[in-house]
Amino acid sequence: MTTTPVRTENTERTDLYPTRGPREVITPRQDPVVWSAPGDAGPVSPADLRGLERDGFLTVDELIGPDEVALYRAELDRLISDPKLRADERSVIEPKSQDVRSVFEVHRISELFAGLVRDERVAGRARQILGSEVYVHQSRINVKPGFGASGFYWHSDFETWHAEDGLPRMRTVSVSIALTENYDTNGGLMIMPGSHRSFLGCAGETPRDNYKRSLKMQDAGTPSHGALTRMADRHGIRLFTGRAGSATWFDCNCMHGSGDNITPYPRSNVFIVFNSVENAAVEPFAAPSPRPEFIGARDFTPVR
Ligand code: 6CS
Ligand code: FE
Repeated sequence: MTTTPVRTENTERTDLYPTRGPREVITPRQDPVVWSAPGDAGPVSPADLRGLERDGFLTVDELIGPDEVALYRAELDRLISDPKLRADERSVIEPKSQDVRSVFEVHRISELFAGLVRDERVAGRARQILGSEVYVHQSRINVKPGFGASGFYWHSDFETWHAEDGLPRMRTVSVSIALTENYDTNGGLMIMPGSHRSFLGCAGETPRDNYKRSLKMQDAGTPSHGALTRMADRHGIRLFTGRAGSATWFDCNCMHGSGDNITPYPRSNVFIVFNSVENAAVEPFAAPSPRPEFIGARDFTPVR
């Protein structure tokens, strides 16, 4: 097991997943994907758990019903048209169109989204996958309006959450719940199946206050073309489509991205990141300082 001692003040700690050094370095995954025992009860079937371990993702055709979708869509529309919130740093604005692109910390801003996070269909799955109590590391609504909303380039979320938010291990799972139809044309989520089993440590140090740029266009933590080509050749690329109300659960270390959306049809979703309370954030592993709490939570109170 290759580990890199990280010196902070006068203590030394082990960094299982070195990244943002002088060059790219690949480290085999040293954590399970599914942390619960096979027999542990929960909303996720054993077959789905095996799929998640193998591929790094699992899909649910209808996590929430049509009337719930309508409720959350209305809440999303309310949030993105609130001028106070638009001016808040938790809102990310599309560079070109000046539309709202994302609003962070929706589980704190909106009682409705807080309820969705607590819902057994959501938090129950996260607890079962992570084999422990869980807390929300990050939540956001992504509006991805039509007519030109930009996508997200290839990346591993864990690479950022490890480097900049200080999550020590891969015991974190995300769920993207579609609030509009995800066609194969309007900038859907793409994942390289199985890519979660290797950690790609990226080259290049983290600039100070990196989040001010990275939430619009990521730079630090971006894999090289060579690495992406080798991963795509080895794993392929899967595009996720689905009706509003469908959901994709994916491991924190999947290599994923999404394209621009130039169609007239928005691709809106609510994105919730659950972290195990056994994997609470510590000091960043490769950044001068931690990101603000609305992006990487420091309140580890379990979801109940
Ligand atoms: O940096 C982050 O935490 C966010 N950025 C992306 C592109 N995906 C994960 C997360 O929402
Ligand atoms: Fe991401």
